[in-house]
Amino acid sequence: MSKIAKVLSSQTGFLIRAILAAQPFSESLYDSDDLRQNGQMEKTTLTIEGMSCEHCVKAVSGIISEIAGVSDVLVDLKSKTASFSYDSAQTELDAVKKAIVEEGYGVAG
Ligand SMILES: [Cu+2]
Repeated sequence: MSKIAKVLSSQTGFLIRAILAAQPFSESLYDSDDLRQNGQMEKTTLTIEGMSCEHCVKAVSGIISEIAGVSDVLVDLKSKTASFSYDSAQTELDAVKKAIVEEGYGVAG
């Protein structure tokens, strides 16, 4: 993870805490374990390079699905895309991209 990404993610975490702290009856949400459970779900679509058959689709779908906090994984061979939702409190998009690259596929963008 780049230095800028680290700074950004720590700022985002601070922002979430600040927002939660500003709301009434949010004392339990302020706890970090609860933050994890109440993390914001982000939906995204990545362009995957190097998928040539259904085995590739299964491989890419499998590695994305294994990552904690990721759900609704949909990999499409024709459009060369992987769509999924992830809990930003449990994983970062960079971690998903890294897992795909380590499996031998490329991620565009
Ligand atoms: Cu293949």
